[in-house]
Amino acid sequence: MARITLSLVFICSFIVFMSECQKIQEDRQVPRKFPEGFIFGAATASYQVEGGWDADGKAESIWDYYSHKNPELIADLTNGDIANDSYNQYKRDIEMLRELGLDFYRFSISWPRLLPTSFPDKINEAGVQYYNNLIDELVKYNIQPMVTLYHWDLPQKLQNMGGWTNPHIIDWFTDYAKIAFDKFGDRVKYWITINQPMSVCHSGYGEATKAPGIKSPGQAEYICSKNLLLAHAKAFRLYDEIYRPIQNGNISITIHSFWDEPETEDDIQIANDSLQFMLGHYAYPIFSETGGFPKVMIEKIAAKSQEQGFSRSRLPDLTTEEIEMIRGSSDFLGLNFYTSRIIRKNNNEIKYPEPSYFDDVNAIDYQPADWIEEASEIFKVTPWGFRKILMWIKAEYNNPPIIITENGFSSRGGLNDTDRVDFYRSYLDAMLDAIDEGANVIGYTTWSLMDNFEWTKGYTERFGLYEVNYESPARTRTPRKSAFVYKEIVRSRTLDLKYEPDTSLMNIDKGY
Ligand SMILES: *[C@@H]1O[C@H](CO)[C@@H](O)[C@H](O)[C@H]1NC(C)=O
Ligand SMILES: *[C@@H]1O[C@H](CO)[C@@H](O)[C@H](O)[C@H]1NC(C)=O
Ligand SMILES: *[C@@H]1O[C@H](CO)[C@@H](O)[C@H](O)[C@H]1NC(C)=O
Ligand SMILES: CC(=O)N[C@H]1CO[C@H](CO)[C@@H](O)[C@@H]1O
Repeated sequence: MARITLSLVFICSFIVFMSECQKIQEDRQVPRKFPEGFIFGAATASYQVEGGWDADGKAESIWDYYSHKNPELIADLTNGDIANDSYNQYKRDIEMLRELGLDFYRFSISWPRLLPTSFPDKINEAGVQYYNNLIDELVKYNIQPMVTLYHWDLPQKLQNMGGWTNPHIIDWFTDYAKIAFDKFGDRVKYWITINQPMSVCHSGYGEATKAPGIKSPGQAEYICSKNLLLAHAKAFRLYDEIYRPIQNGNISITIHSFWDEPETEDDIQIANDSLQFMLGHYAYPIFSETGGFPKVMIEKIAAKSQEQGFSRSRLPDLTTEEIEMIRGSSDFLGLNFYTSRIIRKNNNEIKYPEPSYFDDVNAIDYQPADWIEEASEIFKVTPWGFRKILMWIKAEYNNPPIIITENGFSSRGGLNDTDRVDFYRSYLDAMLDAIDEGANVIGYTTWSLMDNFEWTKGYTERFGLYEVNYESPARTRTPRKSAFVYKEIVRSRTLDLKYEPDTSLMNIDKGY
């Protein structure tokens, strides 16, 4: 509770009018209702939970290849070979969703499990069966499947052909999406094409901090951005024209962003620019009225490229047709939000030796030492940034419907996760503030349903409402305190900061 009070003081320090601050503090005393029709879910991703990496005809993904070839790139030298074994344990996964009383489950399909050749010439029936079993079990219990088509496990075969830097991926991805719509679209009403494009392109093809580990800062990463936006848009158009009339679902993309808080009034412009390079990079082409990359990206990258002696901008052009295909290719905005940064101008404090995304943005970002820490180095607890980014999106993109497709807290494990409970309460509170101020948030998803393979951090960073015991062959899942708190929020459709779950029921001290 101490932390909540602290963060309240913090929120208030950001608010100019004292009366507004008093109102907020009064609001905290009474339970707050979520809007009518608001939906709650939890999320996972195929490579992070499924395991069965080579089971029943599945082909190799870039994460299989990356973690096998370079085990030292993963913090604890682990991989997703077995992970949570959800390939075998999906019924237990759905039991947890039922225990929590959730409206939907966001999971992803593994492209190389469905299409071992990467292409539709050979459909893996065991893969179809697995996802059918999972979807049928969800539908049986009235839990909506929300399916991400691409959560980073590209077939390695396609990577050998250039992956997201090869423009043919626009068709490859659309062909794969078509099979998924054909096979599962009768029961799936929420589709997400691609998860966190910035992680795919910037981390995968720029900084080389995620598979496929291509280091081409300021170059391959922008080629990836263009191809990815077009792949998303083409899959959206296919769904919109052919499948929506018969299947009646919604389809979108999930974009993640930090909130960029200007250090001083003089930094408002650079903080906005920084947000345009991160959120706007993928959101502006889809959600703005004009479409295309944000003006500030086009201008800054063109100017730098010219200075650097390139014959054209490192940010590829989009034709008028391409801009039009991407613009409006979404039914809602999927937002993953975790943390915030302070931004200020880079007055030649940092000099970049070569072209890069960071040089193009040309801002300095940091997180003050007194922000509450998590296990993940880059994540600090900043609920106030959640409200601010939602209000920024409302202003910038004419108030689109938003589903929070990920939000969560990383720890090192343990069932008595009071810090995670504080996190969820304060972020949901901030989200409700944004809704009160008119942001059109229609759903919320926790990351994650259970601990899972956290990419290059292996199993060292735990995000789960349920703790997974990786020592046990059955990968036993046990609810943490946060699971009980989230369950009550979902049951009552109310955020009550004073709610305490019955600890005897939880059996925390007995380790369940
Ligand atoms: C989702 O699709 C249904 C059916 O087409 C529609 O009624 C609903 O408004 C859609 N929701 C969003 C957020 O697009
Ligand atoms: C920053 O972006 C917001 C949202 O689009 C806008 O209202 C504001 O005017 C922008 N500020 C600057 C300095 O560009
Ligand atoms: C859980 O943690 C809180 C705060 O750290 C502590 O006050 C409480 O006693 C703990 N509960 C159990 C059952 O260990
Ligand atoms: C309980 C159970 O099904 N455990 C399985 C977990 O996954 C490994 C490998 O995928 C199997 O060997 C176990 O039997």
